[in-house]
Amino acid sequence: PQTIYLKDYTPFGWQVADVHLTVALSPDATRVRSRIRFEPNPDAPAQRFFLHGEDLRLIRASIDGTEVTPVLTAEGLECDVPEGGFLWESEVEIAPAANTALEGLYMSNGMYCTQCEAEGFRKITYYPDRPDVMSVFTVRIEGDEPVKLSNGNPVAQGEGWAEWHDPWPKPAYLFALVAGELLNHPGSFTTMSGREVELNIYVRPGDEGKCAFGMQALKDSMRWDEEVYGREYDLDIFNIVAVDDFNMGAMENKGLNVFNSSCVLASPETSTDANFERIEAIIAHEYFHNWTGNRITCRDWFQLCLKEGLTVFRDSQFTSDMRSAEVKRISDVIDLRARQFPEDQGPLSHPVRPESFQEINNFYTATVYEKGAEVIGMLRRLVGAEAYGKALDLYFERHDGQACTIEDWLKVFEDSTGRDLTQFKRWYSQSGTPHLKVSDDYTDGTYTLTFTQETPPTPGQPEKAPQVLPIAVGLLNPNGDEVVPTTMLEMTEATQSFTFEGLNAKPVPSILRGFSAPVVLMRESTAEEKSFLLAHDTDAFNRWEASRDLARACLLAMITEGAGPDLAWIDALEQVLRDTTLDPAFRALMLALPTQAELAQMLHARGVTPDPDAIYAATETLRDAMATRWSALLPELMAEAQVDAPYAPDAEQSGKRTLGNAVLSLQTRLDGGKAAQAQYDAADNMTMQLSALSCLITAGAEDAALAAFEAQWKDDRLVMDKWFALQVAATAPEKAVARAAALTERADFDWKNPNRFRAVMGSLAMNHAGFHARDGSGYRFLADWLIKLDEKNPQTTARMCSVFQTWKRYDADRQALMKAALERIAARPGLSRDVTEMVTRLLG
Ligand code: HT7
Ligand code: ZN
Repeated sequence: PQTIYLKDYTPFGWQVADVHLTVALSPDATRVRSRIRFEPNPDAPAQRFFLHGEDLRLIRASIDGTEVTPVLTAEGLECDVPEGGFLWESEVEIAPAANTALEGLYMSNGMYCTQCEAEGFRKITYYPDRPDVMSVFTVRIEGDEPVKLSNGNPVAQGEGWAEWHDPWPKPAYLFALVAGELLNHPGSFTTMSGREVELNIYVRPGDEGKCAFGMQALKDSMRWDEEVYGREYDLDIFNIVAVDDFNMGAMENKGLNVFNSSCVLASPETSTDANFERIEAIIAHEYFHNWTGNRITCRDWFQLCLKEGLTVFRDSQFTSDMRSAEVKRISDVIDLRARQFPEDQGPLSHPVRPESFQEINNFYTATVYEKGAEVIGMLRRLVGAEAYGKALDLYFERHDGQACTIEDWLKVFEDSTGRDLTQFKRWYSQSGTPHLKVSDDYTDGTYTLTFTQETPPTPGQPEKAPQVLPIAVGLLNPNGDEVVPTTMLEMTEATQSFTFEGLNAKPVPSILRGFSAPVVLMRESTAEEKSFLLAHDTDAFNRWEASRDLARACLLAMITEGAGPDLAWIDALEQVLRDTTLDPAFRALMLALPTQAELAQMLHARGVTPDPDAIYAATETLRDAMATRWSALLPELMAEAQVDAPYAPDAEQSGKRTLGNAVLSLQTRLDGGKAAQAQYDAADNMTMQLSALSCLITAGAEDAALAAFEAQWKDDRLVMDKWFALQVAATAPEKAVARAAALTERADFDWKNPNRFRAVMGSLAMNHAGFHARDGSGYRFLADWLIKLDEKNPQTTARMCSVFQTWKRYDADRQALMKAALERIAARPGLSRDVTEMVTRLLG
């Protein structure tokens, strides 16, 4: 496959004045007629006229009314064109029913829908399918489907047709079309300037009762973007459509967001609290793209973080405002360490702004999204909230309607703050996670912190330069009082010291408060100091981190030295858990242990080869010890976590349920599942039902509950996804592969549906010791399925290949087995470009 480089960027030779599309729908032979006015682009070098096009059957093409015969290639067409502007017309035929890749125009349960980001529009018609070509679209849809939707505002409709016009110039990746038998859940929103916007969530009949929460989340997002960023919605209508077959979470098409149904449909009976929170965040994320992504888009796909990093940052600000900021921050860091750190520290490591790719779909990664958001968080920390707000105002003012780069973004900050961001820009170009070492000294009232930063080499980048690190620090007196409140240190050198004067005793430092930079903090500190911070730190993140550090240290000692559980830590944690002034959600986070994958990562970082079975055994032993030690505490916490009001998915109730369910899983170790069975029988919402089922599976007492659950929910696809997933994720490691295999034998294992495929395969990869079964059965099983899925859906297959990204961490036998699995995939004839790139990088 061809490699595309950022350095080779060249503007397209023409501008597109406007686009008229007529789409005559038919499952096997949809006709797409296009009328496109091209004008020469004065800023582009001379070039041959080329339009992208894939899997299209060209019926006819003409220029200014005269038929032409373009040269067709696998990637598109080339053609001689007149010197000035001209009208291009074409007609192509496509087969949406045969499109299992879910890119371009495809069908899901009889409904037509599109997915064009990143490069799907070229599967609909011939077009310059690149984000820097922006144009105004008018779309006529012809078909018998009762609902026919596209971007922008509806302009006219008649028997068997509907016409839409989007006045805002947009790149083709934001094009969308949906048609089918759909029902709408309506709403409306009055914008800050008093305009009335019609809102709709369109769903398949039967799902109309699951839209109210999404509608409220949409309204909350619209209001929040007005209040916090001054951004108003800009069309008369905003439509959301729920689709069952979808490669990712959702898509921000202009005025017509398309959602994976799992990311928008919600009801207390069928969705967990975590589902509700995620749905709220994704609706916000897609809505926020209207300004950060749509009105200001990316010049090329290397700039993906321009819209994604910023929009993730914005959606996390939204969730912090809607719920608990501390809990959100801790959850985000857990997620970053679980998904982005392994990526940044393994063979798939790449900069937030990559410099080359073969298949852009492979770069919708945790690095681009989540590390991209961290970079923006650091920028905000460095310049301050007010200056950040002013810079964003300038960004919207200066770049509205443009396709931009990271250089444009940083220049806005430079111009509005007067700062030089040359060094800061390394966060976009340098891959890898910096390691931050700390030493300290206290002499005559002066306390000195000395930091050293070092980033290990990553693929293609053997040498690393120092980065700008905002390090938030607070100092506590030995009596627990805070003597220096949070102070932002700005580190720019490889080694740098910071002093604090006038202290009357050696303080205890609280470093990297709020996880102020995405680094690995390597500070050797004593258990006493961590326990002190656990008891006294005013920073919620570092209080949680202190406990987490103690848990990590305890588990590492158990794994590597055969030590027993650290009862001192368990007792210290009990004090926190008993503190009823603390948010139950925060206490639930304190209760959670590091994942087995995180422990494997830590062992590897210390030069110890992780043994998944030993990690699993240690985690189990520690959980048993926690349960036994807290046998009196657990019922008290359970009572405290009781919710006596009707179900609401808000932060307060969900925090209590999270705590209660964490406690239930410990209680199950004492009573063999008695309390869990009682909770299962009484549950009137999915959060309580599913967590009880999870406990029953861990206890090995699940058969009746699994059957009851299936009987109750067999007709609800999204709930059954949970049933599939939970069995594989929660089952004991020695049974995980067999269980996953048995599930794939079922008639309702619809493996072409990405949600169902991920429910089984993704959960197997999450079952750390199960996936890493010593005999290699987990690797073989997954490789077989990846090979099978690639023929139908390369995008979802390629994303799932990343479960092998840590393969070099494990022992020689496991490494050989994983390598063999990857090589078997790589050797498959006809392997997609997506998967070829992934396995090549993984093996590289
Ligand atoms: N901008 C979107 C990214 C995306 C996508 C979404 C659904 C299906 C395939 C996709 N490829 C890329 C989603 C987002 O970040 O908001
Ligand atoms: Zn996004």
